[in-house]
Amino acid sequence: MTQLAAPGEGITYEELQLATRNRGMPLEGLRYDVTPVGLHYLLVHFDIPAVDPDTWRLAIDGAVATPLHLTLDDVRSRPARTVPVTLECAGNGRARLSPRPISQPWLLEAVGTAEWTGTPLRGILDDAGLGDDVVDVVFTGADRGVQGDLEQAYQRALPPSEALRDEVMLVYEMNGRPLEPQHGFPLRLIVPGWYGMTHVKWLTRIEAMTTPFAGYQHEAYRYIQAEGEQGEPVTRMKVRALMVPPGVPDFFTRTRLVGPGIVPITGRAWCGTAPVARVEVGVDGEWREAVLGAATGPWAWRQWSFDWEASRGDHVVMCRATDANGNTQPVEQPWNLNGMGNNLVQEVRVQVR
Ligand SMILES: Nc1nc2c(c(=O)[nH]1)N[C@H]1C(S)=C(S)[C@@H](COP(=O)(O)O)O[C@H]1N2
Ligand SMILES: [Mo]
Repeated sequence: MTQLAAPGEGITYEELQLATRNRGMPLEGLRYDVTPVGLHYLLVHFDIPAVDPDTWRLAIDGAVATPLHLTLDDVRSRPARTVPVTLECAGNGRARLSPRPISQPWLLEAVGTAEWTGTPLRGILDDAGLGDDVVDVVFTGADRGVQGDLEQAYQRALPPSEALRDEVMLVYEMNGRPLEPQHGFPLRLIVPGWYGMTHVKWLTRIEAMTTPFAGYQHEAYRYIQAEGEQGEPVTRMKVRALMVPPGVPDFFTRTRLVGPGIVPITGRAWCGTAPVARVEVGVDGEWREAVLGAATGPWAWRQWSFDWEASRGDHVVMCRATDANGNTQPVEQPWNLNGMGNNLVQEVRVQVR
């Protein structure tokens, strides 16, 4: 049900409407280890639901030995941990595809790293007692709307093998403060390493199912070339590096202006399947090794830097990361119908003068 823009068709009013609701992280935000909440990217499919924390309950039911109904205090009194996690929307980069899938028109900025505080999901699932025949654990948010002609609550599922991983959490704080309404208050799921759609906000229910879940938001995230194809599900974040655009911008074109000489370039790189092993910077097509810095955490981005000896003239600066399995980023734009998992290298135009 994905619509494609006609060749050469500009951003539509509907795309602009989504873009003004769902903001990206301005790339200068890459300078912070932990993204300030107000700079973290945001994606809300429907409306931000109003949740009263006093009457809110989390139901854990379905194929479990003991169904649970937890209050927010119940969740908060469980063992807590705080972990920095990088989130990236699976649709990041979609607006550059040709033809363009009509949806939230991200360029590069749908990423952020926050310190999430909460409790391991596994403890709660163990208390409920997942049945041996459970194949999917379904997470439901309090938000509702229509997508693909279907009225729905926002729902995503994980197989028990993923839901029971040690790092998966139910979180109630972001950067040391209660979740803000737009980021899932009062409770959201965090699945480190996975693309954004998995981290269900405004959680109300966790249901253990003995048949595979086929909800809309679950099926929509697949790598397909045409409607009706089965394809592979979108799961973990592919390797990617982004840089803070150097120098100062031209207001309208965002072309960068710098003086000649050494221009320090810094950025972050992340990957949901393996550690980041390498970052390179390409200037006018010539690639050089960047220096890797520390990762903000085992599930968060890693800093990198590069000193560019800039000579007068117009240049194109790019960056590309490679993970420990040898996967790297494409320099030519790949295409898929929903514009998912796009990790094309970033390209910044710079005028040295
Ligand atoms: N309930 C609910 N959870 C949701 C969404 C949503 O629309 N509703 N959007 C998902 C998507 S597509 C992304 S990319 C992330 C964005 O999280 P953030 O807005 O906190 O950055 O939330 C995910 N969780
Ligand atoms: Mo997303």
